[in-house]
Amino acid sequence: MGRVPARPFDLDLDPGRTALIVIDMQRDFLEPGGFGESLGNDVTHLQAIVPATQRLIAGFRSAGLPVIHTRECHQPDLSDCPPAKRLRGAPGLRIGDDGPMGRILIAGEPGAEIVPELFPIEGEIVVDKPGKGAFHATDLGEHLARLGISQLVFAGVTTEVCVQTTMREANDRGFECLIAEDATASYFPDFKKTAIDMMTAQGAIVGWAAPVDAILEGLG
Ligand code: C5J
Repeated sequence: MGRVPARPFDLDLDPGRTALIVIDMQRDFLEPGGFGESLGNDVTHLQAIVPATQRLIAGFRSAGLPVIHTRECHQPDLSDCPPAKRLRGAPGLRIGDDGPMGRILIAGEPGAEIVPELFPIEGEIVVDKPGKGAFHATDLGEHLARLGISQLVFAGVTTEVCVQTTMREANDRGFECLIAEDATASYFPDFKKTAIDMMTAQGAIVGWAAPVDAILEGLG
């Protein structure tokens, strides 16, 4: 058991029950020329967390702990994309439309792939998710049960959308959730800060927050 100095109070992590979930570090969200940038977003906020996320992943890998990656994407026939989600986008920039890196948020297209710096290695679980939360309509829960995981460390993008949604899903399912605050980002820095403040408020109502180095020391 390792103690992590975290907000709002220290968290004891049991390496035998802990996994890392890296949310949606996909080319279309992070890379210049991708879907995220085509919507007018400043992708430098997301690119800035790549080194810290690499360190976090490397620490989990060298400790032999599970690293799970997610990708927000849909089947090519859009059968898993509710019309209400698809129609939310502007015409021409909707899920399934031809985007700068292939069809937008479609499994198998270049833009839906994880950025090369953080690419999964052989044996790591990759969960394709049609929703913002990684538990909805996926087998993530079954993977975690099989691995005996009850504590989750979160990294990835965007803090206030897919990361926060998944943390809330996990919290309601009984997992203790810790977000690596320098390995998560939003296109809107204020939203990142507010999302983490909301989740750690009221005695860690959704979970805890700590920097990557503190998490790795705690696990060490
Ligand atoms: C994620 C999004 N990954 N913002 N997606 O947060 O649509």
